[in-house]
Amino acid sequence: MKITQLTSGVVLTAALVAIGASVAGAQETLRSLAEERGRYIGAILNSQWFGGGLPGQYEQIHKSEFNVVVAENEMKFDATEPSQNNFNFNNGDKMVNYAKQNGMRARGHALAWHSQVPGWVNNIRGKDQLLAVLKNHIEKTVGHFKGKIDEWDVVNEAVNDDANHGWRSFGSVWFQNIGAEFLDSAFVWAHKADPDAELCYNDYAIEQGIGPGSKAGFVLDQVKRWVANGIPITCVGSQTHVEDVTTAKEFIGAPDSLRHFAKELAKLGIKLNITELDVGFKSGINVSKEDLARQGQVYRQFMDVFLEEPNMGVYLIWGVSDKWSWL
Ligand code: 9MR
Repeated sequence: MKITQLTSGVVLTAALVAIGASVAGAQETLRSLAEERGRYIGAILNSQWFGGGLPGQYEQIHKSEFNVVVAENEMKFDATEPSQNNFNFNNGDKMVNYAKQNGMRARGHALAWHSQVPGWVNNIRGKDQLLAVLKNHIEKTVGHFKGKIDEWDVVNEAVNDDANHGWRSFGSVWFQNIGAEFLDSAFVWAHKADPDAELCYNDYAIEQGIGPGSKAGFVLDQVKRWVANGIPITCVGSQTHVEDVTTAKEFIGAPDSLRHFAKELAKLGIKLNITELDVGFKSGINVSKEDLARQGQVYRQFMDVFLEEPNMGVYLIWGVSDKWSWL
């Protein structure tokens, strides 16, 4: 399979291509299989691509296998507004042009996030001041890409990792200065700047289920509140980073939990996206054939949920190849 020629190492995408192997034909790609079903399958454009640092084969594979795209780092706050009110959309423009030329859906990642925030933001104090900074950032960024970005991660990773989940109150310049109001406001501003864009809340560990004290349960409660209050949210993103597939605890039951979560969101008229899927191994271990089969199975199980639940939007993996993966 040509995709495995990209690196001599293990290729994440190979596991996904195997999903379609039983019906493999000469021109069949993940993209063609998705399009036959009216679905979106994607991968990030890895950061190295933006500087032109990847072989031509990378782009060739990316555009033949995928029909939805997101930038790994290039549309985050520190990249788009490196100093106050000075915006740099060069890389974002490069991505949306690539999406347009290749008939792809484009995701924007991410507007309000506690991480990858430039130093100048962290130096600002005061609720009104920070609200104004966030409002300006969202208006200018979403406004610039109006009609070109189909779907935004409006708020990313705003929930605590503690056993009793609540909003991330520590380490978030937004929450610490503004309070939970920043979330509702972010959706309202984004919707005003591009009323046609889909707007998501995106987080990790969502696939671990909505049991008592869970992150997904907390997110579900917030989505219910947002919907009841007319906050313009249309989707939730489950990042779905399974960092070590050999650690059973992390993923056993996760596809079923995600399916359950999708059904709960469907009752609210909200979509569920798999936005950053990767299924990895602890670094340094010798990966056996059995490990790879297990990895493929996990990709497959999430794919089944994606194909079978009618309110699933995109299935997006966080890297085309292990060679350029944050893991
Ligand atoms: O893949 C991204 C990596 O290159 C960056 O160093 C890192 C910095 O926070 O962000 C990675 O992407 C993250 C994404 O934006 C949000 N969810 C978790 C992803 C993996 O860490």
